[in-house]
Amino acid sequence: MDEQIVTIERHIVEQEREYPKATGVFSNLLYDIALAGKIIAREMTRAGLVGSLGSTGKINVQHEEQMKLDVFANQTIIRMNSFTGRLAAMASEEREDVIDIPRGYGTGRYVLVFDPLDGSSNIDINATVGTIFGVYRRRSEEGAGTLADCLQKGRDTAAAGYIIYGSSTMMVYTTGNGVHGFTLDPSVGEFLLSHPNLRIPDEPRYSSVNHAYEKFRSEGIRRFGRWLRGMDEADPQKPLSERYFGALVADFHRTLLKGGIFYYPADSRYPQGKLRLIYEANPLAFIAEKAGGYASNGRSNILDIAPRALHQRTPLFIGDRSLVEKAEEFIAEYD
Ligand code: P6P
Repeated sequence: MDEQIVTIERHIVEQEREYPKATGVFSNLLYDIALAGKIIAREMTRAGLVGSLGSTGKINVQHEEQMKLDVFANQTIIRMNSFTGRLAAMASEEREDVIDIPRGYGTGRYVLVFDPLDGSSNIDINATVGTIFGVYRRRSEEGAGTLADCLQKGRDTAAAGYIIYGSSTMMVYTTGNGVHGFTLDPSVGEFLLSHPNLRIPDEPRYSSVNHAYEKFRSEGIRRFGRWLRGMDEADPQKPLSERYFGALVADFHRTLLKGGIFYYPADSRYPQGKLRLIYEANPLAFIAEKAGGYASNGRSNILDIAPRALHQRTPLFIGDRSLVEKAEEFIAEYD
């Protein structure tokens, strides 16, 4: 094979060679996720032609409007992973409870947690959305996976990644040994290695936050926001340019590639933060750390939070370590 063409399958197998005890189950699980991403990408591309844009008219477990593609993405990931015998259970943003493996099918050693389509309010305007996933080794011994299997600390992640459906479709993942990006070549239906060993650039480039809610935020967070924009006379900074996609995956992907910080802090509307710990913050925090960055809830490392509930929310500051730590300093001093 041409040395320049590295498919995600080949990359996963080569990564696995570094773990002699690896059995291939883990690799196959990552293929399954990649295949689900290809199917979702295809549906996304033709959505406007086949009537799968728009809302289902229902409200999901998050009390948010459920888009048709939310349902499609959720069903696709569940179907691609229910019958393989690789998983003991799944957990999805779109489902209230742990998703069991159907009766009669074997259960495996891993659990998969995922947000099937993050930022889906962007779909109808043809803006970027994405799938976020995390993989853990089951803690329970055998049989059906448990809630406890899904409520593991981000620190114990086995693999984390996302698929971003933008001008191209990319899959970014880490098993803890570097962060690697693959771009889908639709002509052959393969994810090909395009961004090996991604690292968050040392020079921060963008900050990303929704300023509309500033008045609901604490003193420390407001001060951090002003500092970031070079408006703190006591400690003037070169202001960072601002970008905000309204889709966590897209804002994180830019932060990973270009440097800077994304944050969605707690405020009086969302005292625990808006974003979800298990299947949004933890996978991206694991990726950020493996790419030389850091993720915090404003006071401590996201990866060290002991989850209590499947859909629990968390404040999130993620990206350049020095900027995230600066946010922690402002919060510690003023809140
Ligand atoms: P707001 C999308 O609905 C989402 O969950 C994240 O993907 C995104 O970062 C955030 O909410 C945007 O929220 O309040 O700025 O519209």
